[in-house]
Parts: sequence; structure tokens; C-alpha cells
Amino acid sequence: MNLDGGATSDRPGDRVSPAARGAIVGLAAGAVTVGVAELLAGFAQRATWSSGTPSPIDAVGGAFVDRTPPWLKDFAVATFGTHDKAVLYAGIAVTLVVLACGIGLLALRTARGALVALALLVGVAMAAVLSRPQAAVTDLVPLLLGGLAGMWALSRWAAPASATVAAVSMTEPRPVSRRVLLGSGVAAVVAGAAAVAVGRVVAGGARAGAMARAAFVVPKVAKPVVVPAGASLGIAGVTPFIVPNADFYRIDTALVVPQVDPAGWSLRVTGLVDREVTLDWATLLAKPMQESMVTLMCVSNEVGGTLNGNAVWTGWPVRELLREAGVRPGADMVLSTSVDGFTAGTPLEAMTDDRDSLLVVAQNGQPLLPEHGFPVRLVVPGLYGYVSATKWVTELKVTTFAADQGYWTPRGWSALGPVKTQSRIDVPRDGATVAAGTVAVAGVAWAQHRGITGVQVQVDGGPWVDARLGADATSDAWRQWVYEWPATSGRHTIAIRAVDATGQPETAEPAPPAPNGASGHHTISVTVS
Ligand SMILES: Nc1nc2c(c(=O)[nH]1)N[C@H]1C(S)=C(S)[C@@H](COP(=O)(O)O)O[C@H]1N2
Ligand SMILES: [Mo]
Repeated sequence: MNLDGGATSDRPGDRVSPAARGAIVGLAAGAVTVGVAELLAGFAQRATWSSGTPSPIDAVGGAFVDRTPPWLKDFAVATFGTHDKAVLYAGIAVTLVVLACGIGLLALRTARGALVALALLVGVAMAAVLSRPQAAVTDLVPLLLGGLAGMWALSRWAAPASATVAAVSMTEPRPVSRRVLLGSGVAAVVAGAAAVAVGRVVAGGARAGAMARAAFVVPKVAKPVVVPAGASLGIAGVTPFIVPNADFYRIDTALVVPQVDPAGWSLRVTGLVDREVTLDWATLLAKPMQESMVTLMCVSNEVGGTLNGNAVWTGWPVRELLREAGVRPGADMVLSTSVDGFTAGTPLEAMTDDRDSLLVVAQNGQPLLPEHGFPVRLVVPGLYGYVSATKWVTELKVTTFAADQGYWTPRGWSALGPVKTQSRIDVPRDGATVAAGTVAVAGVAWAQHRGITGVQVQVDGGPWVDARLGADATSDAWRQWVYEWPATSGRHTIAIRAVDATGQPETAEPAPPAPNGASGHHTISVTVS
């Protein structure tokens, strides 16, 4: 590309006016800025999806729409109908062209001023990106690099190129042919537009998935879950009874969060069934959905660890789908597969009994976050996630434990993964110093699908004392607990144990997470001053 005036004119009369040259240089620099930023954003979105990295153009458009007064929105819809988005993008394109030409013309007077103007524009786009939902600072990287590339292009092409023309100010005609200049300018703009297009193609499914997710209205259910008053004890520092989606622990083998456009999603039921069934997104959403509160639990959780969380899940019972397919005799396992190849082997019974194992589409009333399995995941009460909670689920193979294995089984984890009864102290923290007097020792306890009936606290190896429990929501969810401890000065050890509804207290026997879940009493030391 040659915009720097280095080429000499074929004919002396074939010169370009300074204004035209300025406009073309501005357009070319603008094309570099937008092209680089959009291309990088496309790759970034493909790689991270969930954390956004939106296209800067989309972000500016979105921010503009969000700030459009209602009368203008009404006018736009009334005038352009369903073409309102196309009109918006056309408006952005025209604005960009005008601004780019303006910057190029400004460069005729002051190169520094033009650079500052370009930087300001990039700054406005950055503000738009940051204003989008779930924006992260890293989403700014494509724009930052695009801006730097554009400024480099602007300073290079707007400056006199060689010693022979260095004395020629930009306000005088430059010795460059119209053909070369126009050709280079067009080439820069075409390359920029191509980069934008490639960025869109690369982001492809991710962007389609993100848009579908944004547009997805979570189905209403006949009987919404009501969190009982008193389930939360309201003690500072204790894990919220319902964990907000953004804080929910995440465990999976996916290096890159799978990008699933629900329009192309389907779930196949295969294996030992009377008839194979394929369920698509629209069909699933038309099914009667229900809500369940379930505490999800990772087998890798250490004693006292936080790889668990409680949420309200919206979905359709898996047993209904299995009924449609007709499970054949002899099957004892459902091997669920995700779009990225992860598999989980779940006892058939856990998916057909009355425990409401769900094909989940929403978490706490919101579409699933991409990292938690959008568009569809499994949630099975009472089992660790590695044998049940397949995210981005695409196949259910009805089979046997003899014939198939879930992903983690050949890697040293048990084929069966019922959740162990466990409890955790959230406050005070291990090693904390607290003031003498009444100290709230508090946390959560879980024994999914059996239920928690008691939590007991032991100070310095003394007697086990009953803690007060938060209200019981469901046997599938954890319970909060608190013990008002009369703390006296000195160093103390506090241990806890939960009791499940079978009457069985949590075992003191220490076990590591592998192969089937950690055990042992969570114990902390505190200093009372
Ligand atoms: N596709 C897929 N689904 C998966 C996993 C995975 O690696 N890939 N990990 C499972 C494990 S081990 C757990 S504990 C839960 C965690 O779900 P969360 O990340 O939504 O909390 O997802 C389960 N579902
Ligand atoms: Mo897990």
C-alpha cells in the first residue's frame, strides 16, 4: 500500500488535491483501526465468548440503542420496521466514514491533532464496550491494538515520505498520482471491510449464541420455587443460601467455553431405547418446565472447600424424555455427552425416579451462563457433578455400566458418585482472631437428596453441641447453620459434623477427594482476644 506520496506522478497534471489526499489517508487509517479491532474482537469472542469481548461496532450500536430516547426508537421502528438494525449499522458506517475523512483533513493542519482525535474516538468506543453487560477490561484489548495500528497508519501516511518531498507541506499538492492514491485508499478500505467480515465469521456461532441467549425469555413454571423464610440466617460471611450465578463455582474440562447456538442445538437419545428421539431447542422450550432447588457439588471439593453452590434450576424432567424414547430392559446407566466430548455416567434410576433430574435451561431465573452449560445442561439431585451434571449436553445414551464409562472413571474416579454428607464452617475463618464474647460460628451443611437434620459443633474436643439450623427448603439443597459460641480468650479448635435424615452423622474418617469424595470433620483454629 502506498499512500505516502513516494510514487511520482505519471503526468504532472494527474495530481490530487490535498483535501482529497487527506480524506483518503483518513479513510485508510480508519479502515486499519476498525479492521484490526473487529478482527481481533472476532477471535477474542470465539476464544472466550462468555466474558464478552464484543465487536466494538456492536458495542457502540448497543450502547447507542440503550441510550436512544423512546420517541426515537418508536420513530425508527415505525419508519424502518424490521430494518431498524440495518439502518443503525448503515448509520454507524456513514458516521465512521465522515469521522475518518474529518480526521484525515485535520491531519493536513495538525498531525498531532489528528492523532488525538483518533485516540478520542477509540476512547469513546472503549467506553461503549465497557458499558455492555458483563464487560471485562480485557474486552478493550482489540480496540487498543486497533487504535494503535490506526495511529501508526495515520502518522505514517499523513507525513511527508521522503527527503525529496519532506519540504512539501501537506497543504500543497503532493507528487502522487490520482491512480496510485485512489487505488491505495480503496485497497485500505476494502482490506478493513474484509477484516471486519472475517472477524464476524470467526466469532460466528459465539455471537449467534450470545444473541440467542440475550433474547431467550426463561419459561414460566406452574409452581415457582419459594425460598422458605428463615432458610437464610442472615449471618455476615456465610455463603448466600442461593448463590448468584456470577459467583457460582465452575468446574469443567473445557479450555475454551463451548459456544453453542441454540438454533443448531439438539439432544439425541440413543442406545437401549425403543426409538431414538432427537429434541431440539424449540421442542424443549414447548415442554412443561418446572423449577427445582438443588445444591450442585463437585467431587474434587476438599473438606472445608467451596466447590459447591445452591441454585434454582428451570428445566424439563429427563424421565419424561426417556419415557418418550422408551428405555429397554437391561439398561442401568445413562451416558450423557457434551458438545466438547465430556461424558458422565449416571445411574439410570437417578434419571427415572421421582427426584426430578432436569434438562436445565435456566439458573436462578436467568438463561444459563455459557460457562454453566448454555443452552442446556443436566442437574441431578444427590450425585456429584462429574457423574451427572453434563453441561452443553447433546446426547443421552441409555446403556450399562458394564458397557460404558464416564470421562472421569478411567482417570481414577468412582463410577458411582453419590454425594457424601458434609458440613463447612464459613465464619469465623480458620486462623482468625475474634473478640471474646458471643461469636457466631456458622456455615452450610449438605446431604443432597437425603437432607440435613442436624449440625453439631465441638469446641476443643469437648461435647458435641447442636447448632441452630436454617429452615429446610428441600432435601436436595444445603442448609445454613449457626452456633452462638461463648468465646473465652485463648486459642481454640472448632470442629463440626452434619447429621443427615437417615440419622447418620458425618464421618470423622478423613479421605481425599479421589476416588469418590473427601470426608472428615471440617475443623478450624481461632484465637480469641
Ligand atoms: N461438559 C462438561 N460438563 C460438566 C463437566 C465438564 O468437564 N464438562 N464437569 C462436571 C463437573 S466435575 C462438575 S462439578 C459440574 C460443575 O458445574 P458448574 O461448573 O456449573 O458449577 O459440571 C459437570 N459438568
Ligand atoms: Mo466436579
